[in-house]
Amino acid sequence: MLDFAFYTVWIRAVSMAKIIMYTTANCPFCVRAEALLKSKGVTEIDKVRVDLDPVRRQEMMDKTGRRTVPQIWIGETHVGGCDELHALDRAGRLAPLLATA
Ligand SMILES: N[C@@H](CCC(=O)N[C@@H](CS)C(=O)NCC(=O)O)C(=O)O
Repeated sequence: MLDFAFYTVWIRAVSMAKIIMYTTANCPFCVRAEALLKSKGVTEIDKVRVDLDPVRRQEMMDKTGRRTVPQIWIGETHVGGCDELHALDRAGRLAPLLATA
């Protein structure tokens, strides 16, 4: 039988939107963004290391028109960078976006 606490964590993890973060190795804004997401219960972030892969960096710039990291997608929504992620949270819109319908 599944332990209730484990089950609760599992349900929350599987019901969250997929998150993609374009990132680099030494990026304080990326660390800050990841910390916020984790504080909201996010357990999995698909990280794309643009410092290791110029093709993916170009892909990021083509998709966003931006060159800074992080660039964050929650599901199909391009949130933007770290500051925008925090602004979304302050507006009370991050948790609903993280939860899938
Ligand atoms: N306001 C942006 C700042 C992001 C930023 O400056 N990231 C740095 C790395 S920590 C960067 O990409 N610098 C490269 C550049 O400015 O071209 C955010 O909140 O994400």
